[in-house]
Amino acid sequence: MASALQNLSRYDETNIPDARDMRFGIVVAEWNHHITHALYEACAQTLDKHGAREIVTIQVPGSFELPTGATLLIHNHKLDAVICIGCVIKGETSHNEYINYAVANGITSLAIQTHVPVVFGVLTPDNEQQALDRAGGKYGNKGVEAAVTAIRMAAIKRSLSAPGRIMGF
Ligand code: RBF
Repeated sequence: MASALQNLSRYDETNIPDARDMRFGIVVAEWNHHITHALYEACAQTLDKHGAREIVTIQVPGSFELPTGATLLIHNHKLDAVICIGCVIKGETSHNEYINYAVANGITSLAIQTHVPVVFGVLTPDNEQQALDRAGGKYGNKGVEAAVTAIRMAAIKRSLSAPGRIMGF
């Protein structure tokens, strides 16, 4: 398993674009709030650390409402990227599959339609321990990775809209 090999939350801070002029939205699901709160804290701290100009946060009842929350944020604020944070724990029924697919599809469609990067910061664990391991536990904190992804996507969007600039490798 890739996540068993490395803590992906340890990233090269010097290799992240400057976020000083960027505005971010964060949508946090209240379900499994002890997990989503830990993800949110790490996400917001990472955005702050890289100088984010503004962070607008809203809470929604559950992960299923994340795409709607992100839509409302995008239509009411000028944002460079939005991060959706949730935790859908597998139960005895298949509710988790319906929620996860709906959220993934909703977020993808929203980003494509609005041209605003929307980041999938949703844990989809089999049990609570797997979630804790990824919310500040042995596999780091996926909130950090969601923030880094948002900054990088916002920077990519800006680099493409800046006249005369071509991204090189
Ligand atoms: N929302 C979550 O964010 N995480 C969950 O683990 C979760 N489990 C749910 C289990 C069931 C059986 C149901 C009906 C809902 C669950 N929800 C969960 C809430 C869901 O995302 C949404 O808020 C509600 O279905 C209302 O649209």
